[in-house]
Amino acid sequence: MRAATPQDKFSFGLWTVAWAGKDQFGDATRAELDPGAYLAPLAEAGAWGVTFHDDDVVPFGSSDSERERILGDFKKASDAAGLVIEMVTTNTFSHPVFKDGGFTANDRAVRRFGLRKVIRNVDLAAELGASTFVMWGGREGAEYDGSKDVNASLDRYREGIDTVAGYIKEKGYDLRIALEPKPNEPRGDIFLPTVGHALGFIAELEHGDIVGLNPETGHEQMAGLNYTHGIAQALWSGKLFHIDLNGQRSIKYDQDLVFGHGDLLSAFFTVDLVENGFPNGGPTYDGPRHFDYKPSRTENFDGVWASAKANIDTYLLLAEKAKAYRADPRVQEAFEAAGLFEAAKPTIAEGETLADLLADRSAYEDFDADASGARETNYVALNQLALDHLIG
Ligand code: GLT
Ligand code: MN
Ligand code: MN
Repeated sequence: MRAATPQDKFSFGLWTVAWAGKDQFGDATRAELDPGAYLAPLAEAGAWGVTFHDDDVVPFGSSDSERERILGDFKKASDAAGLVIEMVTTNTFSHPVFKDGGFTANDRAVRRFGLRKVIRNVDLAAELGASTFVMWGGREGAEYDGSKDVNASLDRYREGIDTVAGYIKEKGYDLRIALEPKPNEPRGDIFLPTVGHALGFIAELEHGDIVGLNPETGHEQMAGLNYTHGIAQALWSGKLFHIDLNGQRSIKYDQDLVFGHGDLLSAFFTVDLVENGFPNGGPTYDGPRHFDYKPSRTENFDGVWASAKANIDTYLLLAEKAKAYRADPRVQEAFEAAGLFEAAKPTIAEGETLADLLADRSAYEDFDADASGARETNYVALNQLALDHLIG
């Protein structure tokens, strides 16, 4: 496997390696270091970029001057480590004030406070040269259906996102918003639970042109959905602005495992899509390969750095395999046999009308549906070729 390069654009949330292991059932198992202390080891592991929430670096409630000093130090540390700050996000989920959400809290004063906290961070993101502003609305949701007027909540969500997007445009910032769906946890049900819900929501925005998605592997899989298909549809809609790669094993709590340590075959096809695009061409993703995982609580610091590197190594291994898969003549033949290239042919030919189709007896009256139903696809053999490349 080759070494990571800056062109690979591997990046990490600061909150990933900085997670000290405190969970609902137990205390931290690792020390909390100064935020800047995580940067050099991340770069060492092969990272090109780092991302963070305001509160990951500046303690909630810090004064303006403290904030400035802390952020200045952090920027210096990231420059020294050679890391790009490609994305910045806002924590609207940890402090008790956000227990009912930031943009959709029933309490209007909380929403006004949340909006101020986010806007302040948009300025910071622009100042640091980030190109993406992620918004994960982890507390936007409910435990009890009766506690929300979902119509009003979605109105408020739209109002909040449109206000932030409008502000970005007004300021002329070169920044795009990426919404991050998640079905549940920490709320019983989170609004915009999946890629599909979020795409539907974006279509209702006034400033939706600069709003897209940051889908996370495990979040789609927690909903039993296919992550690769999710990012494929986001690409198709021109809305894949950023990705959060990690691992998840089936429908359960959010595991945030190392990328590939969950559903490996699915991870293979994710990398295949990100690296090689669709078989017939079409939109491609060239943004950061951002990892949002948690070093397991069982690990000490050696394990933290090893797990960070494991994300990159797994990605690079899969990229190598996916390249070989596409370059394999047997795979191209299987694509052909499986009709993958035919799938790109419009059902109604160019210049043809619906009337032409209705007049085409070969399409219906003379069509042998039984023979067609009996045709071979060889999809399984094609899938086995993927396995062959993956583990053969
Ligand atoms: C939090 C969440 C992640 C999001 C982060 C961005 S915060 O760790 O679990 O999925 O990407 O807000
Ligand atoms: Mn997650
Ligand atoms: Mn995430």
